[in-house]
Amino acid sequence: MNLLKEDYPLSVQFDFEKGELSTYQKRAERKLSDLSMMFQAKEIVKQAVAKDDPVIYEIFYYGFQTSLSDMALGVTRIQPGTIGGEYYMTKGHYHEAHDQPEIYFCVKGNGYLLLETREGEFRAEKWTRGTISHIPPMWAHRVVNIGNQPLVFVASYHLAAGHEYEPVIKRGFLKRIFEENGKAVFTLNNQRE
Ligand code: PAN
Ligand code: ZN
Repeated sequence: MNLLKEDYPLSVQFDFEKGELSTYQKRAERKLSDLSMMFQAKEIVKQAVAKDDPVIYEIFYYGFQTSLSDMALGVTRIQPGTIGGEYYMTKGHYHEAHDQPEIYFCVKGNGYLLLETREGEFRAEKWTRGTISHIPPMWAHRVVNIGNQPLVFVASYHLAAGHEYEPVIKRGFLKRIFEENGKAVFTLNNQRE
């Protein structure tokens, strides 16, 4: 095999203190305004967006593309906090490609990984530092930070997976997580179509 420059091994460094990749190709921010449809308390969201539109999470990306393969790393750092009592979370998505799984590795913080199929199967995986979850193909996935510090996780997936957000924007997940007297409480999402 004739190796090209991109076919050689490559390592990147994760900074545990900061909870981010030291080397990344792209960084993205998701503010409350990017998630306005995701939270239950739409009126409170509107006010908070107008006031200071806080950053809910950031993503640091690194893509490994060789002449035969593609692999991506995404490090997500979700801030602690609630809006209308509902914990900060990622938007959540399905993969466009129906045969694409993913690995999530929680490296900092506490929370839940919510998973759901289009047929309505639902799972909530409890996360503490060190939990590694396999997300099978066809399961939508969202992470919720229920702690009082940032929740950081590393995602490993193929770029070919693609992201589909529309169904989650429309239907949300079966359950939401609210803070009640310092505890995480699950409630049924009553805004489903
Ligand atoms: C992750 C997510 C990342 C942000 O890299 O894209 O955590 O979450 P949302 O994409 O739901 O906003 C991943 O699952 N990639 O496939
Ligand atoms: Zn994904």
